[in-house]
Amino acid sequence: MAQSKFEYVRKFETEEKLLPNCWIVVRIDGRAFHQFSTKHNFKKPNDESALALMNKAASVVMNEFKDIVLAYGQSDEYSFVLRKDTALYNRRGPKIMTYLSSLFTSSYVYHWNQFFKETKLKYPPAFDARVVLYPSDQNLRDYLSWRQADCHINNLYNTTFWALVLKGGLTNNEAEKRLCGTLSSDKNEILFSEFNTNYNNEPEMFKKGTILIRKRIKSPKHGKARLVILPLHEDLIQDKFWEKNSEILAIKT
Ligand code: DGT
Ligand code: MG
Ligand code: MG
Ligand code: MG
Ligand code: MG
Repeated sequence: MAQSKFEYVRKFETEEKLLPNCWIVVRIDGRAFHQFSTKHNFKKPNDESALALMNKAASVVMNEFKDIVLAYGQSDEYSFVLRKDTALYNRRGPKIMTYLSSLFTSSYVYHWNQFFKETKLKYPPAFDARVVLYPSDQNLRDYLSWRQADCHINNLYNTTFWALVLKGGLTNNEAEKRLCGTLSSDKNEILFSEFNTNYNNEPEMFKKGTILIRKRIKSPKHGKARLVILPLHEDLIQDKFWEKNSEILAIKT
């Protein structure tokens, strides 16, 4: 077939293929969710419906893209881990990244009403995305540990901050000053002695975030084994998690 004289512009397009044999991580993060959470009256420091909606949107993505072996979410972010030998879209980075973030975003909007019965969605949210390659299993584990440690640090800070403001009557500024330079142990102590709160007893989803993995589960009805997406709120920093779920890092052939 004859080509138009415009065809040559195709040559300007570059293929951005991701290095083979590396774990592919796509992390999406809500745009200006500081504002979005305020406008939609998210509970402070943690809104269970908002987190459940994030988990729902991530499950939709995982259901659609079977090469995702694990997803980890906290706050307004989600990380998706694709098997290191995936051939999805010929490992074209931008293709993978944009599909994951746009499907996540449309699912977030699509399922909004299911999680927020009273609060109408006031404007369309957006999520950015980045793709990062990790060559070794240890690098991947350290990446996920980094995100979970971040979840813990932020949650301890936010839990103490909002206790000081909402229960202690401090202004935001006063609470910020009070917490400036404090260690984890100091925050635990403030919660315990001033607000009768043992941080250890806070909900696991708030402290650990959410890990989504695929597990074969026997259906009680039919006795048949089925692959389901299982949400976990566990410590993934310790070896124990990876020993218990050794199939995640194993290459399937
Ligand atoms: P960005 O990502 O640079 O566009 O800006 P932000 O504002 O999204 O900042 P980021 O992603 O560092 O922080 C997430 C914000 O979302 C943070 O201000 C707290 C808010 N947020 C996330 N989850 C909750 C929640 O469950 N409850 C409340 N009240 N706020 C939340
Ligand atoms: Mg954000
Ligand atoms: Mg940010
Ligand atoms: Mg964030
Ligand atoms: Mg097309």
